[in-house]
Amino acid sequence: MGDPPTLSDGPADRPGEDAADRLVERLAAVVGPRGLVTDPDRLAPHCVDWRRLYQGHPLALVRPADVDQVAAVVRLCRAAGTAIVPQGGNTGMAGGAIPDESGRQVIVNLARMNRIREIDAAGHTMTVEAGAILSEIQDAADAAGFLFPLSLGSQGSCQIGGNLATNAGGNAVLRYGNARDLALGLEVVLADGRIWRRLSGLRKDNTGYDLKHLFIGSEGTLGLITAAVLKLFPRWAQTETALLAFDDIDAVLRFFIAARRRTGDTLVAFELIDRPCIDFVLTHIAGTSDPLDEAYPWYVLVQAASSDPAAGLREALDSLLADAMADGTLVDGVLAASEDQARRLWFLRESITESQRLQGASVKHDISVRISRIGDFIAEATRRVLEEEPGDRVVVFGHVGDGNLHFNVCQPPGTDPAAFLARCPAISRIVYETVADFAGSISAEHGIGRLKRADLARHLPAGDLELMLSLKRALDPEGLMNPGVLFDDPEP
Ligand code: FAD
Ligand code: 2HG
Ligand code: ZN
Repeated sequence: MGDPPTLSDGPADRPGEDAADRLVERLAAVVGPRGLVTDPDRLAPHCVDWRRLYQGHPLALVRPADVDQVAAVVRLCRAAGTAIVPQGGNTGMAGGAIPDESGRQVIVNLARMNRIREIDAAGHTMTVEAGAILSEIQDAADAAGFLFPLSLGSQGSCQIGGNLATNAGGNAVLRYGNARDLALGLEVVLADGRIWRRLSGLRKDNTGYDLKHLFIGSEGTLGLITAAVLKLFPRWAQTETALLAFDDIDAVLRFFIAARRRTGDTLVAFELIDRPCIDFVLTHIAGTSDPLDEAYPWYVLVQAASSDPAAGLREALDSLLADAMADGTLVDGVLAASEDQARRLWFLRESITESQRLQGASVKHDISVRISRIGDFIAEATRRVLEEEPGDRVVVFGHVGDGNLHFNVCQPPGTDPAAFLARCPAISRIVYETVADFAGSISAEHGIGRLKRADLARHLPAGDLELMLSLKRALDPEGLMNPGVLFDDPEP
């Protein structure tokens, strides 16, 4: 199965024809009329990010149909000294897929490269092209009798290439790990147009540096991911979902310990939601209703699942919840009685981001700290943020089972969004300084993009930035792969 590793040359340059003004014409010759977009109306959705924080102006959008076309595009851009901005589903939260305003950068989007190349049943792997939409990959795995467990609110539009480039997390990291843990191999077009291919699907391979990990999480700054071998798992035979209410974070963590002990490896998701999140969703998202009769400060959405039809998950959860109620850890909750009810509970969780967008301006943080320190972190970061501006609204949710919180701050009701947005860097600074005091990470999920470059430089341990820049210079000496992402200074 799979292809042998290669480091092959892409199509040759044609010396003398590398002037920037001829680039579009030459790109069109490579990708054909379906593959090149310069029309402003068709370009528009590719020029602004999901959060509408960044607006760019590209020379063109290129949509190659196969890896050789990608390699040819990269070589043409390189010959013209033109920067490339890889773009997947454009659902990223850090502005990394948006070009600058120069009108000179080329967006490369792999939406046409969306094939499932192979499913290997014995190997429990699937080989996919990078432009495949995450939910389509999940569906293809399911149709073949397997589970591909990466699961995010944006799964209907994000691409697996974007998931790998950002090392996406989501709702099942607790059990299955993040995108990095789910990848066995990659195919990448390097900054000079060569194709690096490791799609053997081997589960064990200790032949030197594991190079795929350089590209996973590199946010398009080292190369274009064009295909991947992904791990598959046994499909679930039973799933249980519950929304539980708690008075404080200490109780949430006590319950987390008990839940892991008593449900073993079946615990898939453990998602924290504070009451303001529920209020925002109920206010802005049609078809939602309060899941419990009373309001509580904290909720946790728990999911347990097993491929064993006789696993007895319902009984295990019933007795876990009864004991937690009896000892006062848990104050209320609902264990979904049907698939439909479980779907509605997940819909509530997955609507938080959209409801916050509809609520007004907000500043997002996807931080992580040790799970045991989450309560102290929330208390201290909230105190520091509100000390600066008591009217701000702190909204906390996220993947507490991974120590990863979305510690978001929303504009005070009835105030000017622009004035709030002007304060965002100062708010983030307070949050990130608190993260540093708790020895945490300023970005556990969404990546650095253009948004957090200065924060990365401020918070990376001494020497890390220099090591990263050495890798960047080695793999992209001309600085043409997504300049302005990760690093403040894109020049080598
Ligand atoms: P894009 O946004 O297009 O690009 C993201 C970055 O990857 C950019 O730097 C881009 O240059 C680079 N890139 C894209 N494709 C390639 C490629 N083929 N090769 C090299 N570089 C590439 N994220 C989480 O981690 N967990 C969540 O739970 C989560 N939930 C979300 C919920 C909502 C409603 C939304 C809108 C977003 C959410 N996200 C989440 C953020 C986002 O969906 C993820 O970061 C996702 O992995 C981005 O994929 P994309 O295809 O949209 O990438
Ligand atoms: C989630 O967990 C996403 O839903 C988005 O990572 C987080 O909106 C956010 O801040
Ligand atoms: Zn998240």
